[in-house]
Amino acid sequence: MCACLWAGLVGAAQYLLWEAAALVRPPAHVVLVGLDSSGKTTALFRLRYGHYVNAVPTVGFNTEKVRAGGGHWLVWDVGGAERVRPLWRSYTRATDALVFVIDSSGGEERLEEARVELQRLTKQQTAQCVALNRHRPPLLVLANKQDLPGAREPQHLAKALGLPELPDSQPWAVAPACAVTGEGLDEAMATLHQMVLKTRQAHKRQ
Ligand SMILES: Nc1nc2c(ncn2[C@@H]2O[C@H](COP(=O)(O)OP(=O)(O)O)[C@@H](O)[C@H]2O)c(=O)[nH]1
Ligand SMILES: [Mg+2]
Repeated sequence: MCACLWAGLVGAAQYLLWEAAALVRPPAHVVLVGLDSSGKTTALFRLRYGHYVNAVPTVGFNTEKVRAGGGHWLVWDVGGAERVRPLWRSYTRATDALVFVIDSSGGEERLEEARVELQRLTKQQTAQCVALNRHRPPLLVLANKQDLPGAREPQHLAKALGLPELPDSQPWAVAPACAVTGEGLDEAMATLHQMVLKTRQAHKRQ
């Protein structure tokens, strides 16, 4: 009973601190995109609730405030079915960071489909950033479903998605994860957090 009360008080204090911190500095906006079934919603709910939630296919979007990797985030999880992919651009227009989630165990065809979508997205970003006079948000490829047989390694995915050919002005990284168990998610968000801080600092200096 006493332990429960103590845990409740600690939880309430953490919540208040989080809300106060969010007032001082609003959470960074991050958009999760990627092909349907890559694990975006599973990753979002894992980050938000700390346990596995059996997600239904996303119609429209989900949004949650989460704390992960040392950062405060407002995460947008956007549907990835082919017919709704043109909507990604409205979500990515003024975001602080992008996460492209990929099913690392998918076949060659799905990998090629992901490459085409990712390249299209980064080209749109170039045009949007020029038009809005904004810096490019860092890109993290979340190499999800690492628990499945045949899951490709991050280095393999980076090459297959054409990341080394992106312009130098586009910061990117690939992080392995399993959204079902949560393994790798906090590390991935920590990498993204560092990239966001670096981008902000670089633009403050300009
Ligand atoms: N084995 C495994 N399955 C996953 C993982 N992440 C998501 N899934 C499953 O993949 C399916 C699609 O996940 P969902 O989050 O709805 O994908 P979304 O369409 O990208 O939002 C669901 O059955 C999830 O349980 C993972 O890391 N490993
Ligand atoms: Mg979804």
